[in-house]
Amino acid sequence: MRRGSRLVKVIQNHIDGKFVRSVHEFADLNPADGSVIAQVCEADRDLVDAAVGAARKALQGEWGRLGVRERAARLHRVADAIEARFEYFLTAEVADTGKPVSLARKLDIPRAAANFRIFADLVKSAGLESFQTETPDGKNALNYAIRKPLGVIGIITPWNLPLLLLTWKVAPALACGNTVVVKPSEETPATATLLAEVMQEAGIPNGVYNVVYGFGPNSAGEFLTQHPDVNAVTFTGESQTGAAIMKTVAAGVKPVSFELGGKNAAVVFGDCDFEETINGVSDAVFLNTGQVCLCAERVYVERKIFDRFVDELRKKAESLRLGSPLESATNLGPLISKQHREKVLSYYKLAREEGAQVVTGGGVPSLGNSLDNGFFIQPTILTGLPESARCVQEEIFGPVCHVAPFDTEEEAVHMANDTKYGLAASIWTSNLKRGHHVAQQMNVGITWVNCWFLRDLRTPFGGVGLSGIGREGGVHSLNFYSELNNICIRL
Ligand code: NAD
Ligand code: 6OH
Repeated sequence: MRRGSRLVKVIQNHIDGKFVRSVHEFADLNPADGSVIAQVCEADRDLVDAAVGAARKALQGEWGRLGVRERAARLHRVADAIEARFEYFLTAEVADTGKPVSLARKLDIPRAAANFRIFADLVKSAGLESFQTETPDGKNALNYAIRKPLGVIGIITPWNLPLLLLTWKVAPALACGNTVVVKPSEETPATATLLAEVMQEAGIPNGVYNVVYGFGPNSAGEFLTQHPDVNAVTFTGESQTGAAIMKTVAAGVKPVSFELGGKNAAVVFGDCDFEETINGVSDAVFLNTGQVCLCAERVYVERKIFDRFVDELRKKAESLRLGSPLESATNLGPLISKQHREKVLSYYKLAREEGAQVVTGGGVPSLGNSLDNGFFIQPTILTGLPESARCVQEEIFGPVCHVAPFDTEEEAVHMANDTKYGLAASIWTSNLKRGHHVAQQMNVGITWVNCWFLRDLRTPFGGVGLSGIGREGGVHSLNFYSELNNICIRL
C-alpha cells in the first residue's frame, strides 16, 4: 500500500482462510530504531464475529471429522513448514521485537516448530483413565473417559516471545481438535500472519486458525473475550489484564487458562559453582532484555559471598553488548516500546527514591547512531532496598534485579516467598539435598535448581497467586483444551 512516497507493508487479519483488511490501521514499529515496519489492520467487532463464526463452522467441516492420527500428521507438517521458512520467521520476529537474532534463532523459532511436534506426538499417545467399578448387586461396571474438543478457543498473547507463546497455545488447541481465533499483541503482529500462510500450506482447513489484530479494551482483545460463541479463553500477559479478562469471561462461565506476570527469585547459596551461577543468574536477569515472565528480578545471595557476587554480576552486566539485533555479537536488544521504556525508567527512578544503591546502569545508553531512536535501556543492578520496597514487590519487566543478602536457609525461603506472585524460582547450590529441600518450599509453579528456563514441554507450566490460573504443558495442556466425557457402562 502506498503511504506518502513509501511502500508500507500491510498486515491483515486472517479469517476463514482469507486475508482481510479493515478500515482502521495502526503502525507496527521496530523497537531497535523506532522505524515503521508495517501498518496493521485492526479488527472491529464485526470482523471478530466473522472470525469466531468461521472457527465455529470449521468445527463442523473436514477438521471436525479428522481422526487424531491425521490431525497430528498435519501438525507435523506445520512444524515442517515453519522450519522450511525459518529465516522468514526469524527476520519478522527480530524486526518486531528487537531481540538479538542469535536469541531468536536458538529460542523463538525452533520452539514454535517444537510446540507443534510435541503436542502432535502427545495427543496420539496420551491415555485416559478407566476404572472397573463394583456395582451394589455384586456385578461390574466399566468407567472410561474420552476427550472431545472444547470448540472455539480464544487465544490472547503478549509481545515478549510472540511466536513461541502463540504456538504454545495454538498447537495443543489444534491437537485436541479445536479451532482457534488468536489475538496477538499489537506490538508484535508479524509472525502470527506468517503462521497463517504456513497453516494453509500444511493442509489445515480454512477457519481452523484465524487471526484478528488490535488492542485490548474496546478493541479486538475485548471483543474476542466477550464473544458468546467462544468456548474457552487462554491468555498470557500481565496479571491486571488477566483480572480484566476473567471478569469479562465470567459472564459466560467459560474455562480460562492464565499465564501471568512474575517477580521471580533466584536464591544463591555460598556453596554454589560460582562461575556457573554468575552466568546462570545473569541470563535469568537479562535475557531478552529482562522481558521474560520467568526472569529473576529478586536475587538473594548468602552473605559470605554477597560482595563478590554483586561485583561479578556487575562485571557481567557491564560486559553485555547492547546493539543492533542483527549483529551476532549483540547480547541485548531494546525494550519493546517507548511506553514500556518509560515504565521501566520510572522504576529506576523509584528505586533511587526508595533508597537503593545503583550498582550499575540505571539509565538510557547512548549508542551514537540510529539505534538511539530505539528503546534501549541499561542493564541495571540494585542493592540496599527493604523487602517492602515497591521495586522489590512489583514486576518491572526490564533488565534489572535487586540483590539482597541472607544468612540462613529459612530466611532465604521466607524472602523468596514474600510476594503476591508465584511463577518461577531458581536455586543455586552444589548441595543437591539442600536444592531439593529449598525447591520444595518455593510457592511457585516452576523451580529450577542450578539452571533457569530449561524447558521440557511435557512438564506442568504455570503459576500461583498473581502469576496465573491453571497449568499448561504436556498432558495439562491436553486437559485444558479438551472436554473429558466419562462413560459408565454396566456390564
Ligand atoms: P498485556 O497484558 O499488556 O497484553 C497481553 C495481551 O492482552 C495483548 O495481546 C493485549 O492486546 C491483550 N489485552 C490487553 N487488555 C485486554 C483486555 N482488556 N481484554 C482482552 N485482551 C487484552 O501484556 P504484555 O505487556 O503484552 O506482556 C508482558 C506481560 O506478560 C508481563 O507481565 C509478563 O510477565 C507476562 N507474561 C507471562 C507469561 C507466563 O507464561 N506466565 C509469559 C509471557 C509474558
Ligand atoms: C514468559 O515470558 C515465558 C514463557 C515461556 C513459556 O511459556 C514456555 O513454554 O517456555
